[in-house]
Amino acid sequence: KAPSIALVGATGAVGHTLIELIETRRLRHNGVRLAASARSAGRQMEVDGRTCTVEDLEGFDFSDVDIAFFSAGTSVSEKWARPAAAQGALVIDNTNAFRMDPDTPLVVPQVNADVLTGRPASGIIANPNCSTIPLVRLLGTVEQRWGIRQVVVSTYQAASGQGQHGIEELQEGSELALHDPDAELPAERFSKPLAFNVVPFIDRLLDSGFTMEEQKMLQESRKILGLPHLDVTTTCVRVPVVNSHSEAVWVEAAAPVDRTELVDRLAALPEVTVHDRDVPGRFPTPLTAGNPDHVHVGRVRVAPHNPRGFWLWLVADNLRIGAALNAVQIAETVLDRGLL
Ligand code: A2P
Ligand code: 11C
Repeated sequence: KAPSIALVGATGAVGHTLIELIETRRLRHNGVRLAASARSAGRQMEVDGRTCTVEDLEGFDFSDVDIAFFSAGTSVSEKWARPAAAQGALVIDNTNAFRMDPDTPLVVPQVNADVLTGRPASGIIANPNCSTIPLVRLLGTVEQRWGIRQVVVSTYQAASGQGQHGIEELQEGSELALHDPDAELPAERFSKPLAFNVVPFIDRLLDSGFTMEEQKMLQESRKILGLPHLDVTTTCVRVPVVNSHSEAVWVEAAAPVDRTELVDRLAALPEVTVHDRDVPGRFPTPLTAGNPDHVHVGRVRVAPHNPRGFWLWLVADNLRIGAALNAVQIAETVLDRGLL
C-alpha cells in the first residue's frame, strides 16, 4: 500500500526540495501532509497538483502517517521525532539529533542500504550531514581496492546549508556590500559576514578545537562506511555560494594508485560524474556542475612524489544530494524492500 507522508519543516529550503523531488521522482504516496512552526500554520502550498494547508507541528497527529521526513532543525527533531515514531511513523530525520544513536541507522543508500533490514529499534533513520554524503559516496571503492590510510578534506560550503535564511543573508549582504564597501554586513547565520568573504567556522566549537561540522564528517563517515578507525580530518569553510557544497579531498591510500583505474572506478559509481575522465583538467563548479542529482568529481590527480596519495575536487548539491534526495532515496529503498 502507498504510504501517507508528512513533511516537518515543509516551508524551509530542504522542505521545498523534498516536495519537488516527491513530485519529479513520483514517490508512491497516499497523501502528503505539511507541518512547520505556528508562524506558517494555515499557509497553502501545492504538492503533486493538490493544495495542502501547512499545519502547526505542535499538536500534529502522526498516528496516520507512515513516513515522516523531518527537516526543521536539530532541536525540533530532538523534541518531536521520537513522539512521531512512537505514534507509528517511520521518521527519516535530516538533522544531527540521532545520527550517532546506536539504534538509528545512518544511511546513504548508494553506500550502506544493506543496514536497512526492517523498522529500526528507534523508529528513526538518520540522513547524514550534507558534506559527509558526497564524500562517503566516493570513499568506499577506494577503501575496497587500495585501502585508506588517511583522508584530509577542506570544504567550501554554500549558504543554503543554513536554509532559506542563510541564502537571504548572503544575498542581502552582497547587495549591501556592492552599494557601500563600508556597510556593516549581516552576520547572524555564519558568525561573520559571508558576502565577499570566507568563514572557516561551521556549527559550534568543541573542546577539541574542531567544529561540530568537522566532527560530524569524521564520526558519520566511520559509521556509514563501517570503518570505526577511519582517519578523516577536515577544515569546514563557508563560502559565498548560494547552493552546492564543494570539497578538496586528499586521500592517502595503503598502496600505489593508478589514476586511470581510480577514475574508472569513480565513474562506475552510481550517480557520479567524473569531469576529467577523458579530458584532463576539467572540473565541476557549483554553478556549472550539471545534473544536480549527481556527485561531480574533477581534478583527480595522483601525487608524482607519493603515488599512494591523490587529490580530487568534488561538487554536490547540498539541498538535494546532501539532504532531500538522500532522504527520498532512503524512502524509496524502504518501500522497494517492503520494510514499512
Ligand atoms: P517556519 O517556516 O514556520 O519557520 P530553513 O532550514 O529553510 O530555515 O527552514 C526551517 C524549517 O523548519 C521551516 O519549515 C520552519 O518553519 C521549520 N521550523 C523551524 N522551527 C520550527 C519549530 N519550532 N516547529 C516546527 N517547525 C519549525
Ligand atoms: C551546513 N552542513 O552546511 C550544514 C547544514 O547537521 O544536518 C546541515 C547540518 C546538519 O551549514
